[in-house]
Amino acid sequence: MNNNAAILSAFNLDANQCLIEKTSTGLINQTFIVSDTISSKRFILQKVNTSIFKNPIAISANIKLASACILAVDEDYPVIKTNQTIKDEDYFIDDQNCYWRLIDFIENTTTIDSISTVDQAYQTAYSFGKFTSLLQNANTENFIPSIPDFHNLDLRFEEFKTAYANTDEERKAKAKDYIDYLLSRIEIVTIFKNIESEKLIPKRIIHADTKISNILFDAHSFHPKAVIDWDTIMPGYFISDLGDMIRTMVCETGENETNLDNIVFRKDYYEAIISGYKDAIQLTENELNLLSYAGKFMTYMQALRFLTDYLNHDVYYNITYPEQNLDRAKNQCRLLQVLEENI
Ligand code: GN1
Ligand code: MG
Repeated sequence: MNNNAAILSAFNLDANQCLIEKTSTGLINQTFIVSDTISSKRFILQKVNTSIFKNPIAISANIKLASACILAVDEDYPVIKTNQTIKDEDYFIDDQNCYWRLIDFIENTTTIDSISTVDQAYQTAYSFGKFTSLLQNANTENFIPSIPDFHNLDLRFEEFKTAYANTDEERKAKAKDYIDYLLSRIEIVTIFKNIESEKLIPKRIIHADTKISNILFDAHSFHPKAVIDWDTIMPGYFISDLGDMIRTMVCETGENETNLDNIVFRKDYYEAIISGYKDAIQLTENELNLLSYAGKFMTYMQALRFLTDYLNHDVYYNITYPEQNLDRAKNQCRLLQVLEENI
């Protein structure tokens, strides 16, 4: 991190008395832990990736709005506490036009990268369900989507078609089986379009990044303590949040697994996710009818997004080897098949 003294002093911290440590988590933003050695206070310092979050001001506005709405219902809820700069701004903008923000570190907590018990699945689903449920009286129109059309499957499908039309023959040939498979499951897009056009289910405030590492667990009791990473909170459908938990938790291995035989459905985890979510939030009848669609919807969309990025020559997701996005797409196509066989 360059110019760190300027960044820290913008938040009224003295670089000479702070330790800065980069964390490895997060593919999108760059994150550091700042420890003030005099006050012993710790913070999360983040450089927001403005090529993805084009409107960082929307993020901070949404976080403030959500915090106020949640605290009005539950004054003890651990909301995200962001620090203003000495100019009373949400971000420090450095001389390279990078946006930096400083968030209070929540002490005595730990994160889990991959889920290993059914109870964790239940607790995670309950926590994200509760988050949306606490926001149910919020006026969704006051929230600005930090990534417009983030989970708009119809648009993701159009982006995929554009990528296909513009890619080279080699990538097209390598991706062919997976393109064909996704085209054969186009019904998943049709169902989404119908949800939209018929307004079948309510727009709620969703979290939109419901992976287990976005829950802070108490370091001693291992009970969930806080939901973090509120960057993508936005109006959306419950199928996004529930679906992404199913996508990331029903199978023991994640989206980078290349041995497709390891993609196995864990029924007990699936059931725990559904019960945890349902116990936390009152769903409408139409929403209940879409419980089994949620996981397929998100897995289909993620397969499409990885394949699109592969066809686009890897401009969005970080990769560590040349065909990783194709491998991720294969993984998600297999997961989709497994979900369709089991749900
Ligand atoms: C990105 O980097 P991470 O894990 O927070 C992506 C999600 C995808 C996920 C797939 C802003 O999230 O939508 O589901 O990768 N976030 C953004 O691993 O695009
Ligand atoms: Mg995130």
